[in-house]
Amino acid sequence: MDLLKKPTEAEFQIRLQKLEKKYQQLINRKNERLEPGNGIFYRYKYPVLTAEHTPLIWRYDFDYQSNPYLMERQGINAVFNPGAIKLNGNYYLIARTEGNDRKSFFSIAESKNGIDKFKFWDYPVEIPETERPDINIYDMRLVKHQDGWIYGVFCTERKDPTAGPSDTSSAEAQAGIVRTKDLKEWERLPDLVSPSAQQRNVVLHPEFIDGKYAFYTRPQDGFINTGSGGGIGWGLAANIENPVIESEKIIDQRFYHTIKELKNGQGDAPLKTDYGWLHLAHGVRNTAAGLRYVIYAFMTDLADPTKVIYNPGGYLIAPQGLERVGDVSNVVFVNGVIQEDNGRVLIYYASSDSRIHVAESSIDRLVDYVKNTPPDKLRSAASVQTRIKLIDKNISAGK
Ligand code: M1P
Repeated sequence: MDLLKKPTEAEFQIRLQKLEKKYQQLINRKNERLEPGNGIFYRYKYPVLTAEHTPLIWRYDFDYQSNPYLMERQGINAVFNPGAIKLNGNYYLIARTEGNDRKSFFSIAESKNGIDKFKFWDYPVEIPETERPDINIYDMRLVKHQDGWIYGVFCTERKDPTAGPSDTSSAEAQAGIVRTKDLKEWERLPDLVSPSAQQRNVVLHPEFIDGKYAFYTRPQDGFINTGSGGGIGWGLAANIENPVIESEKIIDQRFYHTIKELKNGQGDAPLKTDYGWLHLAHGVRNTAAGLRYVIYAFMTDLADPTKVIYNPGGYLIAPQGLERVGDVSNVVFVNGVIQEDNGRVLIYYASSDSRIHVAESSIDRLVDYVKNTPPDKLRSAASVQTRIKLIDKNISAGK
């Protein structure tokens, strides 16, 4: 095609067909499990969702009269950090979808097997606003609660009202709450009120605790830095329609020279197992190249979800290969996990704030992992001793 000439309608149609063919190939591509895995989980060859998976009708005006060059005028920059749920046999992701204008919104993609062929619904989700409109919304955790509703708890970000006129970047993050029965009609509830100046990574526990709604929180002083706050917190709210947490306590602290030295945050709601509540979370440390986000696991007591009973050392998932590169590089992040009746667990993790992957595991494997992986003993010499124990065992067994 001659770049310097306006395309004819026939040329427009040919290019449109090419775009559609490429799009269909992408969204119908079969995924492949990557063997042999590490015994804990399997990765898959392809991301399950990327910006290119978003429907062409969201991005292109298909009218030759108004868009003769068939320009992608409303591009999508990234699709990441999805909440996840299985309903009526189908797998749904509610993805953080970011337009080229940097605004995030939620959109739902559906698959029959949870591994591939995720297809976006025609329209993104319209989240009702509160009296104080959200500027940016992201990272929804979907939870089927004991009360019968499906809740979505997400981060609502607004300009910091105390920022001076020349400060165009200071923001305030809080937890927004919506609920639904069908992922189609969404009711907005008031934002969570807590003692902390900022909140991100807030997650609703699926069951009542002492008759109250229980939240995992992440109190922080600043928008990026947790300051004197940080750690995965816990607080109870008597009423979800006026959700107020009077006091927060930290149940999983950040710790010097660990994978969660700088900050951490609860992933999705914890999974209920016979041995305890199984948590996936993200941990952040600083490096000369910037922050590094990994995913880790821990377990809390079934009767008292604030009590950590297993705390395996190190990370469960760290960014690998292409996962390491994106808008915010060296990040893996989880806020959507599906636990199936047969014990299969699908962990939807995003890499580098750009795309979504699936890791496949099972409750048995993850429980074994949290119970039997040595904890971080917090010193190099102690780590060497832990490793020597393993080597001794293998050598004396003739390996
Ligand atoms: O950019 C990495 C992640 O940063 C934030 O997570 P946290 O609050 O723990 O720093 C979130 O904005 C998250 O969406 C993002 O993936």
